[in-house]
Amino acid sequence: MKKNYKEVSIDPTTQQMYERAQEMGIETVWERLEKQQPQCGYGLLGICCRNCMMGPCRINPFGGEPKRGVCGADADTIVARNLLRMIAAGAAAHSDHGRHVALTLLIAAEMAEKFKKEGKPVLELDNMASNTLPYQVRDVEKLKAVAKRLGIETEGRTIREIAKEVAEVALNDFGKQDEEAIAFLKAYLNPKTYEVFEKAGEKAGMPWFENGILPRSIDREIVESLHRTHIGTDHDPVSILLHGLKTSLGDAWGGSLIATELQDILFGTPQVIKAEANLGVLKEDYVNIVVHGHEPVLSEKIVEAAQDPELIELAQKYGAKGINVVGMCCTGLEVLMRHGIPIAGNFLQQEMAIVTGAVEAMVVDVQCIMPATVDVARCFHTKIIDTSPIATFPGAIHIKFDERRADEIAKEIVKTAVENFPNRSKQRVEIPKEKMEGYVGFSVEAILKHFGGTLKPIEDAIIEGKIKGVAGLVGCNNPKVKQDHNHIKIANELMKRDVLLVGTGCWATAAMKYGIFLPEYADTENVGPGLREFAKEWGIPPALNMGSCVDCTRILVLADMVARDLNVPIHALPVVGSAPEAMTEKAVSIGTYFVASGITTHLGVVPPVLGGPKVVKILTHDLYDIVGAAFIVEPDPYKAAKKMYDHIMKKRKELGI
Ligand code: XCC
Ligand code: SF4
Repeated sequence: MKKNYKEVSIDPTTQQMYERAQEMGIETVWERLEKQQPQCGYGLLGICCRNCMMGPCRINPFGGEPKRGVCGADADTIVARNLLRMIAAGAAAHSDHGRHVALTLLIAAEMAEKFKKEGKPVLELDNMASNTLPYQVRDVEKLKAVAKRLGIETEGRTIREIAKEVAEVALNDFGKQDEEAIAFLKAYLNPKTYEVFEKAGEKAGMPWFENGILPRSIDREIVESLHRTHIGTDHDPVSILLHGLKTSLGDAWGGSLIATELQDILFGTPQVIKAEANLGVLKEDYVNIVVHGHEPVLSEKIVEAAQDPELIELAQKYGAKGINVVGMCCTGLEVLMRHGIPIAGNFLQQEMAIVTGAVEAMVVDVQCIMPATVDVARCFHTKIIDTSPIATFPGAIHIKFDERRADEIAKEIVKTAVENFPNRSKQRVEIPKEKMEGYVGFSVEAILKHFGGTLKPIEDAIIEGKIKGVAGLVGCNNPKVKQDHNHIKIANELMKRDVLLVGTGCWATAAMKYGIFLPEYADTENVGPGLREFAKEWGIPPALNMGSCVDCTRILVLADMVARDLNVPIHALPVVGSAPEAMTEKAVSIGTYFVASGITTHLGVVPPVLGGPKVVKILTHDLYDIVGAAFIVEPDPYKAAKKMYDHIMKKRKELGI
């Protein structure tokens, strides 16, 4: 059934392309959601279980029979187990990404070593820089800073040696078998919050959680999640959820943190830069390549290859003016943050980008890529090129990536796109005009640099009350919510109340599209007088783009620094989180690790837990006593912002400010 374009999105480019898809008879995410209606009530409530072949089992949500599955599991057990599996899958996705980055750093260090021994050109012998190596250490300072945190010797050692050891410590955190907390967590987390993690088992009445919710190894906690949820294993919602917190912390202070930190080492730490967002960044007379997915190990190389003079010449030979690389979803944010590559859109715009008829290739790696892109692409000349050995799309072109031959493969991919330009039908091109500028690149390092090497100006503004607190806005689009509607409403409602915003992921792309990352936005009625004054004083926008979803760890590192400065655990800070349009299992893991780390977090889409009243009580209430933070679930953006603000004010009061 055709929807009114105003129902699907507040973004004019999505509205325009949605209408176009309708006219062309192209099915999109919104029609597919419609065809799924009514969605399964048991699934929505989380009370169906398929964990063994005695099932599937369903629990009667109205209190009648059946009250238990065949094995005897009740609604709370089933809901908790399902939630733990969601957390584990989300943590796995982030962490496997982190592992990939660590392996890339290791490969880079080992290749540099080998090249040196063979007498091949390594430009600076003490560095890893070379014109023949596919990956190098671009940020030596960050490498040394991370090494220092980890207690790795840097004096008198080559960059290669330090890089190798950092990669090894990171990789060890994935698979170590002792009971100690992972090295990255120990290196980054303040002692007061560490203690909260350590004591969480006792506080929850489960002292056999010996080291509380401190993750011992990133992979182990994920594997244990699957073990615990196997039929006949863990049945108490408290222990199941405690392990959920632990698994998510392995993501936060392990997998995702490793991804962010090591990507900065390999590709450079983001610095403040101006860039553009929305479908209007596609160019009519250029070869358009959309990089979509999550891992900059690929997209960095595509950006480089697109600057190759031979390939540009080839594009010109085919009648294009050049090659235009743009981003989508998180890998888009990675290259946006580091190079100012324009971002074409967030999750719900992936099909819309193809509907412009102007995309020669959509190059995808992992996560959040709809298989439907292949079907939409069939209506145009667009080629979907999958590149990850773990993500194959039926009907796509497979050019699988190998870090050792990264440059060669990236060129092959770009060439495939360029050669597709003559197949574009000019009459079928319609690119929406709208695009917006904004400042991006607010890594922790960039923020510190901007404020003169300290967070004191932000802390002082909070203490004075000029800024009431900080909100971390993150996460996806979800077609159950009008695209970007909750993202923008919650952002505005919080900024009106003088809450400084930091954000990542598809929220950040949404914010950028509506001009929120421009300093001028502080002059609008959507920003309160205190935040306006602060933003103007420091020449910043009222909201800071901190990057992709794995970069939520930048928000954690920032919160950790403030906690250290004020000598309190993170949960004492006037800080909240929100995923206004959450969709993925990764968003569930992020929400859980925010809460576990002490940041009370709002979800704008109800997760499948309402069928388990005990689980709901633990998540929204009991966790305050265990980790000092809990979930707020509220689909209405106005009410949500109010609740988040109330939490900030409560924290201010407790701090005596
Ligand atoms: Fe995916 Fe990361 Fe969600 Fe966007 S925000 S829909 S996870 S791209 Ni990460
Ligand atoms: Fe049913 Fe229990 Fe098997 Fe789940 S684990 S499918 S509730 S018998």
